[in-house]
Amino acid sequence: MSVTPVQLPFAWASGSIDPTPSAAPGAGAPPRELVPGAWVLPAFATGVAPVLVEELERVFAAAPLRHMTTPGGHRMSVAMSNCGPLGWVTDRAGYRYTARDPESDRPWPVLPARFRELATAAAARAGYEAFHPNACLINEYAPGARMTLHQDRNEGDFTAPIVSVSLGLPATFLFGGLERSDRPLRLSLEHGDVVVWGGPARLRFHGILPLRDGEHPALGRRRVNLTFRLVR
Ligand SMILES: O=C(O)CCC(=O)C(=O)O
Ligand SMILES: [Mn+2]
Repeated sequence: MSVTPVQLPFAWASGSIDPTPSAAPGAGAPPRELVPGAWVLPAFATGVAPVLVEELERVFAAAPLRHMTTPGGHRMSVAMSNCGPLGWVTDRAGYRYTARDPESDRPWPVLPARFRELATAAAARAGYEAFHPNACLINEYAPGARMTLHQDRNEGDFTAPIVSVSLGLPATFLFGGLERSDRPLRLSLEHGDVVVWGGPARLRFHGILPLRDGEHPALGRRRVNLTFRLVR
């Protein structure tokens, strides 16, 4: 797959955010193909991160972070919320997407335009044109929180890629194969890094090792990850 630069048909800066060129996505080292169909875009979201953090505060005010329960009855170490038409949830009844926040019975907060634009631009940079997600899962990792190896497979169809944006403390991302037992690659993801996987890589197992403690200048003692998906 070749990587071609994308034209960005939108403005990144508005409101209280300084309209500097660095606020546009796409800065950083060139994209790196991890395995066929999976790309790391180093620092792709660094410039727009202050806007993302501002928007996140609004989302958390409407749909607070919470620790969900797995179908097996375990409390997840990662705290979660969602924005967009559909939100991923888990409880004793299973994993699924819902249009309403089960805690409030209100629709999930709208997907901020900046989130949508970032996801579409990152997917295009990795060769996936016209990605228009309708779900954004927000994961908050405190020190020690982790996500065990899993596949993203509750979306109904797997033709669209996954776009995953890292903010805050660095984390070790595990990127495995199509079998749980395949030995995963390990890579460090830093504030502003974006990973995109689709096509032959769409169902690869992946996860996050327990977060190491630290202090991030913008986000404090935590890592926040945005996972954009198209659910059908
Ligand atoms: O936090 C991450 O980088 C990965 C999150 C993830 O895989 C998920 O939410 O399904
Ligand atoms: Mn996942």
